[in-house]
Amino acid sequence: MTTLTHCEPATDPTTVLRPTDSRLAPVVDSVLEGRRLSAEEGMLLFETSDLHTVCGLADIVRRRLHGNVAWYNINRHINYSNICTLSCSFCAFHRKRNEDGAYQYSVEQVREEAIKAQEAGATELHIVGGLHPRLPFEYYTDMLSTIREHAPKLHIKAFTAVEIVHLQKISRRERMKYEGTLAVLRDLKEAGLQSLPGGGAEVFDDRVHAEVFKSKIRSDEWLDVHRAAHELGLNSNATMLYGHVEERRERIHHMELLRAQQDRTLENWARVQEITDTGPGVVLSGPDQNYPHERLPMPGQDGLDTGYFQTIIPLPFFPDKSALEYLPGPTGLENLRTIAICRLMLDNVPHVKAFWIMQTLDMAQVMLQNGADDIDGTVVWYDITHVDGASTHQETTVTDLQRSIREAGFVPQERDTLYRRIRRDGNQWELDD
Ligand code: V47
Repeated sequence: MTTLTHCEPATDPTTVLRPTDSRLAPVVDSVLEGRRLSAEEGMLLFETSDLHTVCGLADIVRRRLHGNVAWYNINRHINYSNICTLSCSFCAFHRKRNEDGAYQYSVEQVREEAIKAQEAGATELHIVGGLHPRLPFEYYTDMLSTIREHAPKLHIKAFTAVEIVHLQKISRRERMKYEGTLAVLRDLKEAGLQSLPGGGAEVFDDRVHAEVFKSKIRSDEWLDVHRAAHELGLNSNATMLYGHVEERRERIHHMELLRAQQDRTLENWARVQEITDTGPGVVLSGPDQNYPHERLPMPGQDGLDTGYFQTIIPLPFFPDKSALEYLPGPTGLENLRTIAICRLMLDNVPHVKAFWIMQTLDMAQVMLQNGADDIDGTVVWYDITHVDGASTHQETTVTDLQRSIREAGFVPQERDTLYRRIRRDGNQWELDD
């Protein structure tokens, strides 16, 4: 096997851009100069047959933000229960209480998993589950404080926005709207919650919402939960579930809503960092000269007393065993194009993750060369989707993650949940600063 040691691109990537679609010329200029792309330009990136230029532009931006580094982490997913009051048609994970295959973990089982994860050297627990009709609010706070007590080194990234709204209901703060969301998040933070994962965003569009996830929260509620989390200093991620009944225009709209919220969150930080004003919005993906101080926000930095969206994670729809099984799901090239366009449109979100469990490790390698800078982690148990015939046990080794990143031409760098560098010796690790 050839080992790549030289990870810089062989040539200046801007010189290899030769758009075959002349309509892309103004988009190329905007990206090179660091100007924000409009929704119409985003649509053009979806419609053009010149995928090569779309991907080339995404690679330029990705290298401006992260150079030749590609991130991975050592984590464990815990799906504490698949019992859910909702029955979203895209979801093959949910079960009713008495249905075959329904399960829920006790707090003790979660504690055992957390201890095992910490002993194995993981840095993060990613915890999500269905909207359980019976579990009380204390189950969730106990779960967090138990993990905190028995596995204090693990970062707890837990509960999608939909679960937070459910917890708001069961803790009887439903009527308090935004204040109620803040109150629930405060309790969870006090019990040990450190960040929110990006799940449950699906596609921010009322038509799609009515068609495939009617009883779930709408986009404004999802965005409000993340706004509240950010206000309390918690970072979060955002997903986009695509390739089912939504149209490409609706994907662009999803990106625009995330981008607008992130602008408001980073406004003060960008002012303190004296980021050159290149038009409306806080653009992080321009040429180096636009950033006299910091290009990327990090928790606690000057001008930043809130959390923010760290990562966008486009999730390709898996039809198998869902009520939408008759749909074909997106193709490899559509997945590649979507990740590249996320990189280009979401110019104020630092990271783009190619979640290897859903994209496959082979495609995640390609995506690293076309806009993505992160492939998530070692994972171990993943119940929400299963790539063709894979069992629930879906683990990859650190060696395989690193090899995949190197083969793609990048330097593998382990991170914690907040994208701080990790220095590791076997199962022992510390922050490298
Ligand atoms: O919320 C459900 C999606 C999400 C299907 O924040 C499906 O670091 C495809 O959010 N086909 C869970 N997707 C996964 C998730 C995630 C994953 C990795 C990292 C992070 C992070 C977040 O999966 C759900 C839902 O949007 N989903 N069913 C399906 N059939």
